[in-house]
Amino acid sequence: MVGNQRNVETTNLNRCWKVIAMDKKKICVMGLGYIGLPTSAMFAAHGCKVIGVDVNEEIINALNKGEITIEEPYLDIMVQAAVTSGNLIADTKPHEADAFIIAVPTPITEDKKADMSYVVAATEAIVPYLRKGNMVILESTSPPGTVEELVVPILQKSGLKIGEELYVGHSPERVLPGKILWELVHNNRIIGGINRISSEKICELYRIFVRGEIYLTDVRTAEMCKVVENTFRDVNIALANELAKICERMGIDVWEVIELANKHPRVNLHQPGPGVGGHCLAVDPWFIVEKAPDLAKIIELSRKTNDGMPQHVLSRIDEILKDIGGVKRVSILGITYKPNIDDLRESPIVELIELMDKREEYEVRVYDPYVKNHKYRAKDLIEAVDGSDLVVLAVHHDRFKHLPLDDMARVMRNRIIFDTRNFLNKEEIEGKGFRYILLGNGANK
Ligand code: SAJ
Repeated sequence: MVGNQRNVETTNLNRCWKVIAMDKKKICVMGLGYIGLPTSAMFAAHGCKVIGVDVNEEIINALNKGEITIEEPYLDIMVQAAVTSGNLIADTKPHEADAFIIAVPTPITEDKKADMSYVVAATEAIVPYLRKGNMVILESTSPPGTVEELVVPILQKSGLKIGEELYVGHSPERVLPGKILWELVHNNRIIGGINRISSEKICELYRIFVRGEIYLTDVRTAEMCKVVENTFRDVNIALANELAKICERMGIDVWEVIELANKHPRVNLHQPGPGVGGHCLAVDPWFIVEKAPDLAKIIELSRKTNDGMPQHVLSRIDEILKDIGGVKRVSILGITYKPNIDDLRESPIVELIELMDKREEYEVRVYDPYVKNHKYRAKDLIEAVDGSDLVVLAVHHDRFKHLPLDDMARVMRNRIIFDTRNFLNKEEIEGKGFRYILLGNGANK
Protein backbone atom coordinates (compact mmCIF):
# COMPACT_ATOMS: atom_id res chain seq x y z
CA MET A 1 0.00 0.00 0.00
CA VAL A 2 1.41 3.41 -0.88
CA GLY A 3 0.02 6.14 1.36
CA ASN A 4 -3.71 6.14 0.94
CA GLN A 5 -3.55 4.95 -2.63
CA ARG A 6 -4.68 1.37 -3.22
CA ASN A 7 -2.14 -0.30 -5.48
CA VAL A 8 -4.44 -0.99 -8.42
CA GLU A 9 -2.10 -3.70 -9.72
CA THR A 10 -3.24 -5.93 -6.87
CA THR A 11 -6.92 -5.41 -7.66
CA ASN A 12 -8.51 -8.61 -8.88
CA LEU A 13 -9.85 -7.01 -12.09
CA ASN A 14 -11.42 -9.33 -14.63
CA ARG A 15 -9.09 -8.99 -17.57
CA CYS A 16 -10.31 -10.44 -20.85
CA TRP A 17 -7.25 -12.23 -22.21
CA LYS A 18 -9.05 -13.81 -25.14
CA VAL A 19 -7.54 -12.69 -28.41
CA ILE A 20 -9.81 -14.47 -30.82
CA ALA A 21 -9.07 -14.14 -34.50
CA MET A 22 -12.77 -13.98 -35.25
CA ASP A 23 -13.99 -14.74 -38.70
CA LYS A 24 -14.99 -11.36 -40.03
CA LYS A 25 -18.26 -10.36 -38.44
CA LYS A 26 -21.20 -8.44 -39.84
CA ILE A 27 -21.95 -5.46 -37.61
CA CYS A 28 -24.86 -3.04 -37.57
CA VAL A 29 -24.03 0.29 -35.87
CA MET A 30 -26.98 2.43 -34.82
CA GLY A 31 -25.98 6.11 -34.81
CA LEU A 32 -23.24 7.64 -36.97
CA GLY A 33 -22.08 10.50 -34.74
CA TYR A 34 -18.81 11.23 -32.93
CA ILE A 35 -18.63 7.63 -31.72
CA GLY A 36 -20.73 5.52 -34.12
CA LEU A 37 -18.96 6.70 -37.26
CA PRO A 38 -15.37 6.15 -36.08
CA THR A 39 -16.37 2.80 -34.55
CA SER A 40 -18.00 1.72 -37.84
CA ALA A 41 -14.92 2.74 -39.82
CA MET A 42 -12.61 0.96 -37.38
CA PHE A 43 -14.48 -2.34 -37.61
CA ALA A 44 -14.65 -2.00 -41.41
CA ALA A 45 -10.93 -1.27 -41.61
CA HIS A 46 -10.38 -4.55 -39.76
CA GLY A 47 -12.30 -6.57 -42.35
CA CYS A 48 -15.81 -6.61 -40.88
CA LYS A 49 -18.88 -5.90 -42.99
CA VAL A 50 -20.48 -2.87 -41.35
CA ILE A 51 -23.86 -1.26 -41.89
CA GLY A 52 -23.99 2.23 -40.41
CA VAL A 53 -27.54 3.33 -39.60
CA ASP A 54 -28.72 6.87 -38.92
CA VAL A 55 -31.99 8.79 -39.12
CA ASN A 56 -30.21 11.73 -40.78
CA GLU A 57 -30.32 11.14 -44.55
CA GLU A 58 -27.61 13.79 -45.08
CA ILE A 59 -25.20 11.67 -43.05
CA ILE A 60 -26.23 8.51 -44.94
CA ASN A 61 -25.80 10.09 -48.37
CA ALA A 62 -22.44 11.62 -47.43
CA LEU A 63 -21.15 8.37 -45.98
CA ASN A 64 -22.11 6.32 -49.05
CA LYS A 65 -19.99 8.76 -51.03
CA GLY A 66 -17.12 8.17 -48.61
CA GLU A 67 -17.57 11.62 -47.04
CA ILE A 68 -17.98 12.56 -43.37
CA THR A 69 -20.00 15.26 -41.66
CA ILE A 70 -17.90 15.74 -38.51
CA GLU A 71 -14.38 17.07 -38.02
CA GLU A 72 -12.03 14.47 -36.54
CA PRO A 73 -8.36 14.05 -37.60
CA TYR A 74 -7.79 11.27 -40.17
CA LEU A 75 -11.43 9.99 -39.93
CA ASP A 76 -12.14 11.10 -43.51
CA ILE A 77 -9.28 8.92 -44.80
CA MET A 78 -10.40 5.87 -42.82
CA VAL A 79 -14.05 6.26 -43.86
CA GLN A 80 -13.12 6.69 -47.53
CA ALA A 81 -11.03 3.49 -47.43
CA ALA A 82 -13.78 1.60 -45.62
CA VAL A 83 -16.45 2.65 -48.11
CA THR A 84 -14.22 2.06 -51.14
CA SER A 85 -13.42 -1.45 -49.88
CA GLY A 86 -17.15 -2.18 -49.70
CA ASN A 87 -16.86 -2.99 -46.00
CA LEU A 88 -18.90 0.01 -44.90
CA ILE A 89 -22.31 1.00 -46.19
CA ALA A 90 -24.89 3.37 -44.71
CA ASP A 91 -28.64 2.94 -44.55
CA THR A 92 -31.61 4.47 -42.75
CA LYS A 93 -32.70 1.09 -41.44
CA PRO A 94 -30.92 -1.87 -39.77
CA HIS A 95 -29.83 -5.04 -41.54
CA GLU A 96 -29.42 -8.55 -40.11
CA ALA A 97 -25.99 -8.83 -38.50
CA ASP A 98 -23.93 -10.77 -35.96
CA ALA A 99 -23.65 -7.76 -33.65
CA PHE A 100 -25.66 -4.58 -33.11
CA ILE A 101 -23.96 -1.56 -31.53
CA ILE A 102 -26.16 1.28 -30.23
CA ALA A 103 -24.23 4.56 -30.27
CA VAL A 104 -26.97 7.18 -30.31
CA PRO A 105 -27.14 10.43 -28.29
CA THR A 106 -28.25 10.47 -24.66
CA PRO A 107 -28.73 14.20 -24.05
CA ILE A 108 -30.28 15.80 -20.99
CA THR A 109 -33.63 17.57 -20.86
CA GLU A 110 -34.16 21.11 -19.57
CA ASP A 111 -34.79 19.67 -16.09
CA LYS A 112 -31.48 17.73 -16.23
CA LYS A 113 -33.00 14.29 -16.76
CA ALA A 114 -31.59 11.72 -19.22
CA ASP A 115 -33.41 11.78 -22.56
CA MET A 116 -33.33 8.07 -23.50
CA SER A 117 -35.69 8.43 -26.46
CA TYR A 118 -32.93 7.81 -29.03
CA VAL A 119 -31.81 4.64 -27.24
CA VAL A 120 -35.41 3.37 -27.10
CA ALA A 121 -35.97 4.12 -30.80
CA ALA A 122 -32.72 2.43 -31.87
CA THR A 123 -33.43 -0.63 -29.71
CA GLU A 124 -36.97 -0.94 -31.06
CA ALA A 125 -35.64 -0.62 -34.62
CA ILE A 126 -33.25 -3.59 -34.38
CA VAL A 127 -35.70 -6.04 -32.74
CA PRO A 128 -37.08 -7.44 -36.05
CA TYR A 129 -33.52 -8.14 -37.28
CA LEU A 130 -32.28 -10.05 -34.22
CA ARG A 131 -31.36 -13.72 -34.63
CA LYS A 132 -30.16 -16.46 -32.26
CA GLY A 133 -26.50 -15.99 -31.34
CA ASN A 134 -26.51 -12.23 -32.00
CA MET A 135 -25.15 -9.65 -29.57
CA VAL A 136 -26.43 -6.18 -28.69
CA ILE A 137 -24.03 -3.65 -27.17
CA LEU A 138 -25.15 -0.29 -25.81
CA GLU A 139 -22.22 2.15 -26.19
CA SER A 140 -24.18 5.31 -25.44
CA THR A 141 -23.37 6.76 -22.02
CA SER A 142 -26.46 6.04 -19.93
CA PRO A 143 -27.74 6.19 -16.34
CA PRO A 144 -26.82 3.03 -14.39
CA GLY A 145 -29.60 0.48 -14.81
CA THR A 146 -30.46 1.44 -18.42
CA VAL A 147 -29.62 -1.92 -20.05
CA GLU A 148 -31.50 -4.03 -17.48
CA GLU A 149 -34.47 -1.69 -17.02
CA LEU A 150 -34.91 -0.14 -20.47
CA VAL A 151 -33.06 -2.07 -23.21
CA VAL A 152 -33.62 -5.71 -22.18
CA PRO A 153 -37.44 -5.42 -21.94
CA ILE A 154 -37.49 -4.16 -25.53
CA LEU A 155 -35.10 -6.87 -26.77
CA GLN A 156 -37.35 -9.51 -25.19
CA LYS A 157 -39.92 -8.68 -27.91
CA SER A 158 -37.62 -10.63 -30.27
CA GLY A 159 -38.65 -13.82 -28.48
CA LEU A 160 -34.98 -14.70 -27.97
CA LYS A 161 -33.74 -15.82 -24.56
CA ILE A 162 -31.71 -12.89 -23.26
CA GLY A 163 -28.26 -13.94 -22.08
CA GLU A 164 -28.52 -17.34 -23.79
CA GLU A 165 -29.70 -16.79 -27.38
CA LEU A 166 -29.02 -13.04 -27.39
CA TYR A 167 -25.91 -11.65 -25.69
CA VAL A 168 -26.36 -8.17 -24.23
CA GLY A 169 -24.05 -5.66 -22.56
CA HIS A 170 -22.70 -2.16 -22.20
CA SER A 171 -19.30 -1.05 -23.43
CA PRO A 172 -18.86 2.71 -23.06
CA GLU A 173 -16.44 4.56 -25.29
CA ARG A 174 -13.75 6.69 -23.65
CA VAL A 175 -12.25 8.33 -26.70
CA LEU A 176 -11.20 11.96 -26.54
CA PRO A 177 -12.62 14.05 -29.40
CA GLY A 178 -9.63 15.06 -31.51
CA LYS A 179 -7.81 11.77 -30.74
CA ILE A 180 -10.64 9.33 -31.39
CA LEU A 181 -9.02 6.93 -33.84
CA TRP A 182 -5.88 6.41 -31.72
CA GLU A 183 -7.79 6.06 -28.48
CA LEU A 184 -10.35 3.65 -29.95
CA VAL A 185 -7.52 1.18 -30.46
CA HIS A 186 -5.23 1.88 -27.51
CA ASN A 187 -7.52 2.87 -24.63
CA ASN A 188 -8.38 0.24 -22.07
CA ARG A 189 -11.98 -0.77 -22.40
CA ILE A 190 -14.70 -1.91 -20.01
CA ILE A 191 -17.32 -4.47 -21.00
CA GLY A 192 -20.28 -5.13 -18.73
CA GLY A 193 -22.47 -8.04 -19.82
CA ILE A 194 -25.83 -8.99 -18.39
CA ASN A 195 -24.10 -12.31 -17.74
CA ARG A 196 -20.59 -13.73 -18.05
CA ILE A 197 -21.06 -15.30 -21.47
CA SER A 198 -22.37 -11.98 -22.82
CA SER A 199 -19.27 -10.19 -21.51
CA GLU A 200 -16.98 -12.77 -23.11
CA LYS A 201 -18.77 -12.73 -26.48
CA ILE A 202 -18.67 -8.92 -26.58
CA CYS A 203 -15.00 -8.98 -25.58
CA GLU A 204 -14.22 -11.23 -28.56
CA LEU A 205 -15.91 -8.68 -30.82
CA TYR A 206 -13.91 -5.69 -29.58
CA ARG A 207 -10.68 -7.68 -29.64
CA ILE A 208 -10.93 -7.31 -33.43
CA PHE A 209 -9.31 -3.87 -33.05
CA VAL A 210 -8.81 -3.02 -29.34
CA ARG A 211 -5.16 -3.28 -28.28
CA GLY A 212 -5.69 -1.87 -24.78
CA GLU A 213 -6.69 -3.97 -21.80
CA ILE A 214 -10.30 -5.14 -21.76
CA TYR A 215 -11.83 -5.48 -18.30
CA LEU A 216 -15.01 -7.50 -17.80
CA THR A 217 -17.65 -6.65 -15.23
CA ASP A 218 -21.42 -6.61 -14.83
CA VAL A 219 -23.56 -4.27 -16.87
CA ARG A 220 -24.58 -1.91 -14.04
CA THR A 221 -20.98 -1.46 -12.89
CA ALA A 222 -19.94 -0.67 -16.49
CA GLU A 223 -22.70 1.95 -16.79
CA MET A 224 -21.72 3.52 -13.46
CA CYS A 225 -18.00 3.43 -14.27
CA LYS A 226 -18.49 5.47 -17.43
CA VAL A 227 -20.46 8.28 -15.81
CA VAL A 228 -18.07 8.27 -12.83
CA GLU A 229 -15.07 8.83 -15.13
CA ASN A 230 -16.56 12.08 -16.43
CA THR A 231 -17.98 13.06 -13.05
CA PHE A 232 -14.48 12.77 -11.57
CA ARG A 233 -13.23 15.33 -14.09
CA ASP A 234 -16.22 17.63 -13.74
CA VAL A 235 -15.90 17.75 -9.93
CA ASN A 236 -12.17 18.46 -10.17
CA ILE A 237 -12.70 21.18 -12.75
CA ALA A 238 -15.32 22.72 -10.44
CA LEU A 239 -12.74 22.78 -7.64
CA ALA A 240 -10.27 24.56 -9.96
CA ASN A 241 -12.94 27.08 -11.01
CA GLU A 242 -13.93 27.78 -7.39
CA LEU A 243 -10.25 28.28 -6.48
CA ALA A 244 -9.92 30.66 -9.44
CA LYS A 245 -12.69 32.88 -8.10
CA ILE A 246 -11.28 32.79 -4.57
CA CYS A 247 -7.78 33.66 -5.83
CA GLU A 248 -9.13 36.58 -7.88
CA ARG A 249 -10.58 38.02 -4.67
CA MET A 250 -7.47 37.28 -2.59
CA GLY A 251 -4.98 38.76 -5.08
CA ILE A 252 -3.39 35.38 -5.81
CA ASP A 253 -2.52 33.78 -9.18
CA VAL A 254 -4.50 30.52 -9.17
CA TRP A 255 -2.42 29.18 -12.11
CA GLU A 256 0.78 29.44 -10.10
CA VAL A 257 -0.96 27.83 -7.10
CA ILE A 258 -2.12 24.91 -9.29
CA GLU A 259 1.26 24.50 -10.96
CA LEU A 260 3.07 24.40 -7.62
CA ALA A 261 0.48 22.26 -5.80
CA ASN A 262 0.65 19.72 -8.63
CA LYS A 263 4.36 19.27 -7.90
CA HIS A 264 3.07 17.16 -4.98
CA PRO A 265 3.20 13.48 -6.06
CA ARG A 266 -0.43 12.87 -5.21
CA VAL A 267 -2.08 16.14 -6.22
CA ASN A 268 -3.68 16.64 -9.63
CA LEU A 269 -5.60 19.89 -9.67
CA HIS A 270 -7.37 20.49 -12.99
CA GLN A 271 -7.50 23.73 -15.01
CA PRO A 272 -9.93 26.62 -14.45
CA GLY A 273 -11.76 27.97 -17.46
CA PRO A 274 -14.88 29.75 -18.73
CA GLY A 275 -17.00 26.65 -18.10
CA VAL A 276 -17.33 22.99 -19.03
CA GLY A 277 -18.83 21.95 -22.34
CA GLY A 278 -19.22 18.86 -24.43
CA HIS A 279 -21.80 16.11 -24.46
CA CYS A 280 -19.91 14.26 -21.73
CA LEU A 281 -18.64 16.14 -18.69
CA ALA A 282 -21.52 18.62 -18.83
CA VAL A 283 -24.07 15.81 -19.09
CA ASP A 284 -22.98 12.56 -17.47
CA PRO A 285 -22.89 13.75 -13.83
CA TRP A 286 -26.59 14.60 -14.10
CA PHE A 287 -27.25 10.88 -14.73
CA ILE A 288 -25.96 10.13 -11.23
CA VAL A 289 -27.83 13.06 -9.67
CA GLU A 290 -31.02 11.73 -11.30
CA LYS A 291 -30.53 8.31 -9.71
CA ALA A 292 -29.57 9.59 -6.20
CA PRO A 293 -30.59 13.27 -5.84
CA ASP A 294 -30.50 13.07 -2.05
CA LEU A 295 -26.91 11.82 -2.01
CA ALA A 296 -25.22 13.35 -5.09
CA LYS A 297 -24.65 16.75 -3.44
CA ILE A 298 -20.98 17.38 -4.38
CA ILE A 299 -21.73 16.18 -7.91
CA GLU A 300 -24.72 18.51 -8.33
CA LEU A 301 -22.92 21.51 -6.81
CA SER A 302 -19.94 20.90 -9.10
CA ARG A 303 -22.20 20.93 -12.15
CA LYS A 304 -23.77 24.21 -10.99
CA THR A 305 -20.33 25.69 -10.23
CA ASN A 306 -19.10 24.92 -13.75
CA ASP A 307 -22.36 26.07 -15.33
CA GLY A 308 -21.93 29.37 -13.44
CA MET A 309 -18.57 30.17 -15.06
CA PRO A 310 -19.95 31.96 -18.16
CA GLN A 311 -21.74 34.37 -15.80
CA HIS A 312 -18.50 34.83 -13.84
CA VAL A 313 -16.62 35.60 -17.06
CA LEU A 314 -19.28 38.18 -17.94
CA SER A 315 -18.93 39.78 -14.49
CA ARG A 316 -15.19 40.10 -15.16
CA ILE A 317 -15.92 41.67 -18.57
CA ASP A 318 -18.28 44.13 -16.85
CA GLU A 319 -15.48 45.08 -14.45
CA ILE A 320 -12.85 45.39 -17.19
CA LEU A 321 -15.04 47.68 -19.34
CA LYS A 322 -16.79 49.57 -16.52
CA ASP A 323 -15.18 52.92 -17.46
CA ILE A 324 -16.25 52.74 -21.12
CA GLY A 325 -19.53 54.50 -21.83
CA GLY A 326 -21.99 53.76 -24.62
CA VAL A 327 -21.84 50.58 -26.70
CA LYS A 328 -18.94 48.32 -25.66
CA ARG A 329 -17.53 46.14 -28.43
CA VAL A 330 -16.34 42.70 -27.37
CA SER A 331 -14.66 40.17 -29.68
CA ILE A 332 -14.87 36.50 -28.68
CA LEU A 333 -12.13 34.23 -30.06
CA GLY A 334 -13.39 30.65 -30.13
CA ILE A 335 -16.87 29.29 -29.45
CA THR A 336 -16.43 25.48 -29.53
CA TYR A 337 -16.46 23.54 -26.26
CA LYS A 338 -12.76 22.68 -26.51
CA PRO A 339 -9.83 23.47 -28.77
CA ASN A 340 -9.10 22.26 -32.30
CA ILE A 341 -12.49 20.61 -32.96
CA ASP A 342 -15.78 21.91 -34.38
CA ASP A 343 -18.12 20.69 -31.62
CA LEU A 344 -20.36 23.31 -30.08
CA ARG A 345 -22.39 21.01 -27.85
CA GLU A 346 -22.99 22.51 -24.38
CA SER A 347 -20.27 25.07 -25.14
CA PRO A 348 -19.95 27.55 -22.25
CA ILE A 349 -18.94 30.22 -24.77
CA VAL A 350 -22.27 29.89 -26.54
CA GLU A 351 -23.84 30.46 -23.11
CA LEU A 352 -21.60 33.51 -22.50
CA ILE A 353 -22.69 35.04 -25.82
CA GLU A 354 -26.34 34.39 -24.97
CA LEU A 355 -25.84 36.21 -21.65
CA MET A 356 -24.19 39.16 -23.44
CA ASP A 357 -27.03 39.22 -25.97
CA LYS A 358 -29.33 40.21 -23.10
CA ARG A 359 -27.18 43.25 -22.26
CA GLU A 360 -27.89 46.10 -24.68
CA GLU A 361 -24.59 47.84 -23.90
CA TYR A 362 -22.60 45.02 -25.53
CA GLU A 363 -21.94 44.50 -29.22
CA VAL A 364 -20.43 41.03 -29.75
CA ARG A 365 -18.45 39.65 -32.63
CA VAL A 366 -17.05 36.16 -32.87
CA TYR A 367 -14.26 34.41 -34.73
CA ASP A 368 -13.70 30.65 -34.63
CA PRO A 369 -11.82 28.95 -37.50
CA TYR A 370 -13.63 25.68 -36.83
CA VAL A 371 -17.15 27.11 -36.94
CA LYS A 372 -18.36 28.40 -40.27
CA ASN A 373 -21.80 29.71 -39.41
CA HIS A 374 -22.60 31.73 -36.35
CA LYS A 375 -24.80 34.83 -36.30
CA TYR A 376 -21.93 37.03 -35.03
CA ARG A 377 -19.14 35.29 -36.94
CA ALA A 378 -16.71 37.62 -38.67
CA LYS A 379 -15.00 36.38 -41.82
CA ASP A 380 -11.59 36.62 -40.19
CA LEU A 381 -9.94 37.56 -36.92
CA ILE A 382 -9.11 41.16 -37.89
CA GLU A 383 -12.69 41.85 -38.92
CA ALA A 384 -13.79 40.40 -35.56
CA VAL A 385 -11.57 42.77 -33.56
CA ASP A 386 -12.01 45.89 -35.74
CA GLY A 387 -13.11 48.75 -33.45
CA SER A 388 -13.20 46.39 -30.46
CA ASP A 389 -12.67 47.37 -26.82
CA LEU A 390 -11.86 43.88 -25.60
CA VAL A 391 -10.73 40.58 -27.08
CA VAL A 392 -11.71 37.49 -25.04
CA LEU A 393 -9.61 34.38 -25.68
CA ALA A 394 -12.39 31.89 -25.01
CA VAL A 395 -11.09 28.69 -26.67
CA HIS A 396 -7.42 27.81 -26.88
CA HIS A 397 -7.33 26.69 -30.51
CA ASP A 398 -3.70 26.16 -31.54
CA ARG A 399 -4.18 28.83 -34.23
CA PHE A 400 -4.73 31.47 -31.52
CA LYS A 401 -1.38 30.81 -29.84
CA HIS A 402 0.32 33.76 -31.55
CA LEU A 403 -2.24 36.43 -32.33
CA PRO A 404 -1.50 39.07 -35.03
CA LEU A 405 -1.00 41.67 -32.32
CA ASP A 406 0.37 44.44 -34.57
CA ASP A 407 -2.63 44.18 -36.91
CA MET A 408 -5.00 43.98 -33.95
CA ALA A 409 -3.44 47.06 -32.31
CA ARG A 410 -4.07 49.03 -35.50
CA VAL A 411 -7.82 48.33 -35.59
CA MET A 412 -8.92 47.98 -31.96
CA ARG A 413 -10.43 50.94 -30.09
CA ASN A 414 -9.07 49.74 -26.73
CA ARG A 415 -6.21 47.24 -26.57
CA ILE A 416 -7.29 44.82 -23.88
CA ILE A 417 -7.05 41.01 -24.02
CA PHE A 418 -8.85 38.81 -21.47
CA ASP A 419 -7.36 35.29 -21.44
CA THR A 420 -9.78 32.73 -19.92
CA ARG A 421 -7.47 29.74 -20.56
CA ASN A 422 -3.98 30.85 -19.45
CA PHE A 423 -3.05 30.22 -23.06
CA LEU A 424 -1.45 33.46 -24.32
CA ASN A 425 1.95 34.99 -23.62
CA LYS A 426 1.52 37.88 -21.17
CA GLU A 427 4.96 39.39 -21.88
CA GLU A 428 4.46 39.20 -25.66
CA ILE A 429 1.07 40.89 -25.39
CA GLU A 430 2.09 43.61 -22.92
CA GLY A 431 5.18 44.24 -25.06
CA LYS A 432 2.85 45.30 -27.88
CA GLY A 433 1.08 47.83 -25.65
CA PHE A 434 -1.93 45.69 -24.75
CA ARG A 435 -3.42 45.29 -21.27
CA TYR A 436 -3.42 41.54 -20.47
CA ILE A 437 -5.90 40.13 -17.96
CA LEU A 438 -5.99 36.46 -16.93
CA LEU A 439 -9.01 34.66 -15.47
CA GLY A 440 -8.24 33.46 -11.94
CA ASN A 441 -5.20 35.67 -11.50
CA GLY A 442 -5.97 38.12 -8.71
CA ALA A 443 -2.35 39.22 -8.68
CA ASN A 444 -2.88 40.35 -12.29
CA LYS A 445 -4.94 43.38 -11.31
N1 SAJ B 1 -11.99 21.52 -19.13
C1 SAJ B 1 -11.65 22.47 -18.15
N2 SAJ B 1 -10.60 22.22 -17.34
C2 SAJ B 1 -9.87 21.07 -17.43
C3 SAJ B 1 -10.23 20.12 -18.43
C4 SAJ B 1 -11.29 20.36 -19.27
O1 SAJ B 1 -12.29 23.53 -18.04
O2 SAJ B 1 -8.91 20.90 -16.66
C5 SAJ B 1 -13.17 21.75 -19.97
C6 SAJ B 1 -12.86 21.78 -21.44
O3 SAJ B 1 -12.55 23.09 -21.85
C7 SAJ B 1 -14.18 21.31 -22.05
C8 SAJ B 1 -14.72 20.37 -21.00
O4 SAJ B 1 -14.02 20.63 -19.80
O5 SAJ B 1 -15.08 22.40 -22.18
C9 SAJ B 1 -14.62 18.88 -21.34
O6 SAJ B 1 -13.37 18.67 -21.94
P1 SAJ B 1 -12.60 17.25 -21.79
O7 SAJ B 1 -11.54 17.21 -22.78
O8 SAJ B 1 -12.21 17.06 -20.39
O9 SAJ B 1 -13.72 16.16 -22.04
P2 SAJ B 1 -14.43 15.59 -23.36
O10 SAJ B 1 -15.89 15.81 -23.12
O11 SAJ B 1 -13.86 16.11 -24.62
O12 SAJ B 1 -14.08 14.03 -23.27
C10 SAJ B 1 -14.37 13.34 -22.08
C11 SAJ B 1 -13.24 12.37 -21.80
N3 SAJ B 1 -13.45 11.77 -20.50
C12 SAJ B 1 -12.45 11.84 -19.59
O13 SAJ B 1 -11.40 12.42 -19.82
C13 SAJ B 1 -12.71 11.18 -18.27
C14 SAJ B 1 -13.23 11.28 -22.83
O14 SAJ B 1 -12.28 10.29 -22.46
C15 SAJ B 1 -14.61 10.66 -22.89
O15 SAJ B 1 -14.65 9.60 -23.83
C16 SAJ B 1 -15.62 11.70 -23.28
O16 SAJ B 1 -15.62 12.70 -22.25
C17 SAJ B 1 -16.98 11.05 -23.38
O17 SAJ B 1 -17.43 10.88 -24.54
O18 SAJ B 1 -17.52 10.65 -22.34
